[in-house]
Amino acid sequence: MLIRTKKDWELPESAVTSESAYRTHNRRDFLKAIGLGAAGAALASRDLLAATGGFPAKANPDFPASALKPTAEEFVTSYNNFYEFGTGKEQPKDLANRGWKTDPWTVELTGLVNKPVKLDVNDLIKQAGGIEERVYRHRCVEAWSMVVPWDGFALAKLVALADPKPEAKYLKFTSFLDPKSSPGQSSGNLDYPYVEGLRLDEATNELAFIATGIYSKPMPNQNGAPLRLVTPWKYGFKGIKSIVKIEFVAAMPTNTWKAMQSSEYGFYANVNPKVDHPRWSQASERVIGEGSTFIPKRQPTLMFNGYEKQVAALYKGMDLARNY
Ligand SMILES: Nc1nc2c(c(=O)[nH]1)N[C@H]1C(S)=C(S)[C@@H](COP(=O)(O)O)O[C@H]1N2
Ligand SMILES: [Mo]
Repeated sequence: MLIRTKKDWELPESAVTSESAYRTHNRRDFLKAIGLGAAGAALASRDLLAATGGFPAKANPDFPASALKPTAEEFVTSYNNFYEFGTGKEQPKDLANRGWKTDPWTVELTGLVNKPVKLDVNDLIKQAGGIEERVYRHRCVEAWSMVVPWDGFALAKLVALADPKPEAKYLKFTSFLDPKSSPGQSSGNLDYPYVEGLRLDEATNELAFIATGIYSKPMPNQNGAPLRLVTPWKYGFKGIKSIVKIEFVAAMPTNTWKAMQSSEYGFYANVNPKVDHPRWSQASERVIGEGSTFIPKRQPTLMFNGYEKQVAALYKGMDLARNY
């Protein structure tokens, strides 16, 4: 028998409905899609490791789907923020799937590291030891929220591969630049490429994750194929999509949204119900996929999005109203 201590962020099992339902369903669809029936299931996880980046992933019991109710998949893949493919929520699903190529994909680990490397994303996944599934809350600075089952690996593993030098204090992430495939880049709706950053100790926190898929399938283009950052205690804009470069640097990098409007978007972007956005309250959030159009479901915002036990120590002694 497997006995394990519950992590603090697990909610009562009473919050569960759909975990086994979506898992069974999607696994079946997935096997069908790749031409394997039930008999092929045993073969699948072994043989697919090389072919499809390790899917399907094994759930990490520390981040169980049973603790949170995942948002219905159709919402997660059709209500997106991805300005490279439009400023509307429904645009990315369409515009990111009109010939933008996310395979093959090269990622570069560079800067103040002992082991700089430029490699294919599938090799990176292998070197990171394969993928696992984690179910996290996902909270946008615009005050909407979801729960997403991500597949991928701990960012700490990638940091270990790069082997940072002592002078490295921050990670600077850069997204792709391809104005021919990206209507947002060709129209210049933001300064591109999209850039984000983390402090090194944030990057090695156990929650920080590089996602290569959702719902046990490779990452859809609109969600940031083939790999994106997930930092569930921070507002969604920190979760940079479609990463091509991770640079280890000495000074705090300037992230895209902070450069755009620093009075509204900071470097830290920690979810905080007590620090409002200058134009709206952060005390509560709209739950995507719940409630109705006329009466949307709202719930209170949680400090650090419910991950206070895991990350509060990172910000000890900091004024979070000033370091928003
Ligand atoms: N490259 C890039 N990454 C990005 C964005 C973007 O516009 N471009 N939007 C961010 C914002 S504001 C949010 S809320 C999340 C949305 O992720 P989702 O569409 O998978 O929910 O991605 C973030 N990552
Ligand atoms: Mo966002």
